[in-house]
Amino acid sequence: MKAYADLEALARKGRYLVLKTVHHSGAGHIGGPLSAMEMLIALYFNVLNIRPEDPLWEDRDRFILSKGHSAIGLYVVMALRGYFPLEELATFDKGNSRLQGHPDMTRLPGLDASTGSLGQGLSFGVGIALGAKLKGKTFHTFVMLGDGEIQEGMVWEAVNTARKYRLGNLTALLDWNGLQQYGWRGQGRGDRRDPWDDADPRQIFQAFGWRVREIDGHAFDQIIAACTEARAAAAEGVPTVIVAHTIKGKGLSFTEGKHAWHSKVPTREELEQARKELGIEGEEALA
Ligand SMILES: Cc1ncc(C[n+]2csc(CCOP(=O)(O)OP(=O)(O)O)c2C)c(N)n1
Repeated sequence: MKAYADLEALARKGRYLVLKTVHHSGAGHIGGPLSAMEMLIALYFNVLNIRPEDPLWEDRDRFILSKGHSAIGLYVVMALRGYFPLEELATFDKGNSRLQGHPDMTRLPGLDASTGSLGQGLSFGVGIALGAKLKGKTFHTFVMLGDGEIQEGMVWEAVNTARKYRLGNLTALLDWNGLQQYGWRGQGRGDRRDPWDDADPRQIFQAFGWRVREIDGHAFDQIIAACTEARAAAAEGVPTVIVAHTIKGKGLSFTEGKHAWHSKVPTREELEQARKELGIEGEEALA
């Protein structure tokens, strides 16, 4: 368990490592990983019951990054947590790397699902949580979704199934930054509006019988409290969704709230600016 000041320092370092890795690999996503950074740090350092030295430990909590395009954020946090050396981040998105552009569980032990095609992670999580229940296992399954992602119909089939099987051991974290690949939620592309543009996901989750909890997705205390409560209520058989209000590209003046940074590669100058804004010095700084 880390103190809040340590978690904040880890989040700053994590953000810098995301930019540095994407700069060096020449590809990757920035906005989504920065949006989810506090949630990933909180999960891996203060919430999940895991053993980085034994990544396939059967009774570990499971975490599924359903919005798999944020993979670099997950790898950075896993490296900081000790799953593999930080130097391995330099292989990100290369042909033979364990760190593919989207998570590949067949390559990196510790990844609980291969993701990237949006919409599938919650169904995967339902399968794991149902399996745990049938086997009498007490570990908890957490799934992170994006607000754009939940426009995929398969997500709602999973929401329905989770309630049907009373999977209180399943918690979804919804990274609600409102910014998708091409712009704001509800803005759409062109002149066609979609019913999703006006829908309130909180009401839909509620209608399916889920417990809905709203938090500031950048506040460590709120993230940890919401996850802890969800786990403690598992026996009630009600799945929980934590709707986390976040800012896409959070943490840097030039990326916050800018959809252009969904998947943009930072220049050397931008990386240097990030280093200054985040207060990074020493060996993590640009070589
Ligand atoms: C099925 C599918 N359709 C489209 C994409 C391309 N895509 C990758 S990320 C993204 C936007 C996701 O937005 P959101 O879920 O809000 O994630 P975040 O804003 O947190 O990055 C899209 C459309 C995909 N990966 N999978």
